[in-house]
Amino acid sequence: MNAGSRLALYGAGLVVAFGGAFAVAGAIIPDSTVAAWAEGSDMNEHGESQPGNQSQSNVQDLKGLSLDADGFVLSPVKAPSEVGTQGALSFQILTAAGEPVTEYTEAHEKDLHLIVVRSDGAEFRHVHPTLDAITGTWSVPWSWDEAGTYRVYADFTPGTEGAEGITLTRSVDVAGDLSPATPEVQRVAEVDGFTVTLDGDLTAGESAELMISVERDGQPVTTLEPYLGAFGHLVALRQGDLAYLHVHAMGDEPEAGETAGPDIGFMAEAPTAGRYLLYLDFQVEGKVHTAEFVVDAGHGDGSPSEDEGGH
Ligand SMILES: [Cu+2]
Repeated sequence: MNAGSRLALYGAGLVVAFGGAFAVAGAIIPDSTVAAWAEGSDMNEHGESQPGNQSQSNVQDLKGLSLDADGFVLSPVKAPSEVGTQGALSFQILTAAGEPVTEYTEAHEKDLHLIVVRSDGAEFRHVHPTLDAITGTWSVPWSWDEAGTYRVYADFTPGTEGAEGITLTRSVDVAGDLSPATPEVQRVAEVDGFTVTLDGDLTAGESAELMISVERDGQPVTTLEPYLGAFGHLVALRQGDLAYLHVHAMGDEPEAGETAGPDIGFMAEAPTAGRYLLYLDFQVEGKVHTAEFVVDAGHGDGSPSEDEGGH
């Protein structure tokens, strides 16, 4: 594996992990989540399920596998049905009684974060739709560049007390010629003239340090700007079922005007061995860029990854 992957990290800050931190969420997620997970998996290409990787115990701790959680439900998602059609993507968050939710609590500078990604991990987008406070409808202008089955994740905290950091998901089918990708391990991403390198290894069931560094023209970029309350915004998805993790950079929340770089540190805990798709949003000169990585999480006992689920 990667020598020098145990990196010293500066600061100690917000850490979100698949397993550990979500144990808290697990306590408030009803048993229906497990049933809903089965529902959710029907919507996916579940032919590549990962035997032995998905025990019932960790299913309850994982986010982004269910259309309902903690008494909230994601409505069906409206969006253009085919590639190239200009339109809107819209949905509501509903209470168990079917009432649209119109009050939210801001988290990471937004009331709701929307992640959309094709089932093979391609075509990732992270956007912030607008809420119609009367109808509770969230919408954002939308068109699809590629056909396929997409997962839509709404990540939000309702205005009511007691519920926090909920992630609900649905699938949307987009007609057209499909050319699915097979993600291969990738630790260096080239995006918009930046070279972004991921160091560190994920380990099943253990908190792992990830360090991402940003260069441009061979020079370290030290002008990373705060974006959504951090110097980097990392989403991780487990290949196959696309279990979801929204990770934020380590360290204190940046002050206005503060810049950082070239390194951004994260802590992440993979629930199982296997392949993970990572998406880093970072901002330089007022523009947000997304670097994509694919890494294999090894087993917690120190043996190297055996590529479980990595097909
Ligand atoms: Cu967001």
